[in-house]
Amino acid sequence: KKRQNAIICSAVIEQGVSESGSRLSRIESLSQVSGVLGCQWGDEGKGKLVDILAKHFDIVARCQGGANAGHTIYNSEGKKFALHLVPSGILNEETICVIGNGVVVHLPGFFKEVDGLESNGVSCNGRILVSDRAHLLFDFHQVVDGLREAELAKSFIGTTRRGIGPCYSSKVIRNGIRVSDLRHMDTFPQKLDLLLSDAASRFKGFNYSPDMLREEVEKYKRFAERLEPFITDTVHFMNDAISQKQKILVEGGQATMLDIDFGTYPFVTSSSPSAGGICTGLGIAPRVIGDLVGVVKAYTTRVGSGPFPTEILGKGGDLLRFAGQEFGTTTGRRVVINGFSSLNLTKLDVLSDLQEIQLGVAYKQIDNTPIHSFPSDLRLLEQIKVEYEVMPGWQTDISSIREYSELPKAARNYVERIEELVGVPIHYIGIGPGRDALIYK
Ligand code: 2SA
Repeated sequence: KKRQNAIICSAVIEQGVSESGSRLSRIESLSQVSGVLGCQWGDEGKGKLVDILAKHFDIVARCQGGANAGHTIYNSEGKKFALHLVPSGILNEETICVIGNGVVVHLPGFFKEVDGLESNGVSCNGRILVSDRAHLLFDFHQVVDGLREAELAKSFIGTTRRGIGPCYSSKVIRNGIRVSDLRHMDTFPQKLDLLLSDAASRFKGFNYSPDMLREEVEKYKRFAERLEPFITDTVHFMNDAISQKQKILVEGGQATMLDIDFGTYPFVTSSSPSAGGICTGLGIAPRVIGDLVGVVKAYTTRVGSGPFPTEILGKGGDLLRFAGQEFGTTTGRRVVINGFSSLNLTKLDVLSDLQEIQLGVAYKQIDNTPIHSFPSDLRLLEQIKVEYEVMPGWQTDISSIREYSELPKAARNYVERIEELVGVPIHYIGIGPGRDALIYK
């Protein structure tokens, strides 16, 4: 069940760009290496923006996460594609898609996606490069994910059960198996045996047999052959592309509030979906990264467990809120951690029926002491009091509007108040799922 919550902000700002910002100038002015990252708890609609921007980039790269990302994009005929591992630039024929070293790759899922794309006329040959350093996520990682969740009982994380945490655990504990290991099938069985035996000794419910190993090895021999044309030293490829002045767009999976360091730990994912993940997950230097676009829903939702200060429980879920505090830190200050240069506010149309919208603009402790930054202490976060500003809704269908100036005044006030509170301009506003349902501000 989606947990619907609220963030918010509002006031009128000096943008300097507002209505004069055209579509092309917005896109073409993005720097050589740019990124699209989630600001909240995932599901913000990052894939749609990446798909739109991809036309203007030579390369679209994933740097972290795995098939726990689910990006739904639509082609020009309105056909829907659900992508999990393949970067959202794949529908643009000219774009090369890179799966970086920081990604965990489940090969059965990867090939299923590739087959699905190919059978729908999207050519993947030579267009998807998979890092030789990326770690392989096996079916058993997914089984272990489920066993861990069951063991946690009431304190479960609410993972996607895609095996993400267990695979990153194998990586960090240093017995993971990397894509390049597929080139050494002589040692592959021993490595896999070690991983499977580990899981069997740790979890009573994990049934491991020699047959299981044999079958898995046979399967991976076939995968190794099929993957060979995709395997690339992507660190070299990316840095070469940078020196050749090619344009690179990095596509984030999940979001900052799910970051292993900066999110609501332990209710987080096991990678770094914030800006730092770009460098470690692709092997590129921080100084080459230019613009970062933060994608933020016009309201906040959270799947999985963990504290969610502006959550609306019980009745009142019809009053959606937008918690500026949850993706900014302190009201009015520029967003920290990622240093976003602009934002994409998505799904604004979802708020169209509301009479009023509540914006969470500040956090306070129970005794009303103001909190100036996002607390690391989950107990504190659970007890937090949120201060809201109430803004009038617009109660008009906005889904066919394409010019910012044509949005109802109340909708513009809402957008501009968010900009003011977080200190970052909103350059893109989503008002529906289609590629064209985007207002450039
Ligand atoms: P996991 O499976 O170990 O990464 O789960 C740990 C926590 O992270 C949450 N999680 C997500 N929450 C929302 N969206 C996610 N993925 C997509 C995105 C969206 C989609 O990248 O935006 O798939 O529709 C995502 N991935 C992980 C999960 O609920 C746990 O709380």
